Amino acid sequence: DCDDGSDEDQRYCELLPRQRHCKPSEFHCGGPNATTPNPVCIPRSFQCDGYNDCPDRSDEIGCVKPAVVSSPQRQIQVNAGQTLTIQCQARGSPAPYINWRLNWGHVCNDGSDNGRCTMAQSIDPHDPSLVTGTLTVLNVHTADGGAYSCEALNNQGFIFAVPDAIVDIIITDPRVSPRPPPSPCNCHGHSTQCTPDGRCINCQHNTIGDDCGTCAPGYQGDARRGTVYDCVSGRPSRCDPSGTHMERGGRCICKYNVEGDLCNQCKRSHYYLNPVTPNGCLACFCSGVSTDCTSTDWRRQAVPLPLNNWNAVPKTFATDRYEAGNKIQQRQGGR
Ligand SMILES: [Ca+2]
Repeated sequence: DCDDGSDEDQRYCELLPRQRHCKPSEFHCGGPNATTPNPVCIPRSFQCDGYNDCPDRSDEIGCVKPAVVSSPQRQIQVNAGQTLTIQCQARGSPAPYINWRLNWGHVCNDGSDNGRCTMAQSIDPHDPSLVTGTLTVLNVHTADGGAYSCEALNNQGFIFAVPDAIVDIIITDPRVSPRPPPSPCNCHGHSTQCTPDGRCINCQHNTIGDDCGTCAPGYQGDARRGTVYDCVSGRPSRCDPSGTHMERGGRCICKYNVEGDLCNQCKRSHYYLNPVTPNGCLACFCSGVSTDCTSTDWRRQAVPLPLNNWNAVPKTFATDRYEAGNKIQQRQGGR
């Protein structure tokens, strides 16, 4: 193309990058062991999505929903203040994402843990379908105890490991989690204030009475159980049924990937609120380049281009034709 022919000079052509391996965020058409001098790589999210993207269609072959290879340890005891680590292994194609829940609620990313929690994924270097998920919780306290569920999911389906890991937090130092002093008032946990003769005042949690032992008008339940959810509203629920796990004391308890007072919004990095998905919303699959996405009704479709008397040729510095994308060059006259 250059007048002096320099674009074909071997001294410069040797400097052009050659790609021999796909990136971790990409799927290698034909499989990782395929031996071609220039592998075809596609974004990992295109694997098993129902469209043929590889020239040999290998991206739509061998798609398998996740299966649990090894469940988390059944019983775990951790001293308060120490680090909790739980592992779970699953296999699938595409490689599954491993997610954790505590008592069917949030473990991490709820904004309250100050970065104490991390969920790590590692793909086996010799088996790209085998993933180990590791949950780490630093400086555990009593609220971290409970049933931890391991969930493996990919675009073919999801599965929960059985059984859950039951985590006991052991209090060895009373300074770590001091017990609250006993209240001198008998108010069934709905007030800590009472008159000198023992009558409760300022009853909370929709309760009334000298011992806060009765539900207030308009509320139902047994106020003597001593929980904040003893008396619930008789009104119809305002919670979004698609995103609500349960309702307690008028509060909407959201499914794992849902947030909002009415459980009507997907959490960040999730999309498609619907009643069928157990977690309420699906996690974004963005090939590692982003964690954010929103629901869309866009569909891929083939668009014919009227390239009469033109050829489309990838720029030579793009390492493959997918990276070249819309940066293709046009040369007139079919050259
Ligand atoms: Ca595909």
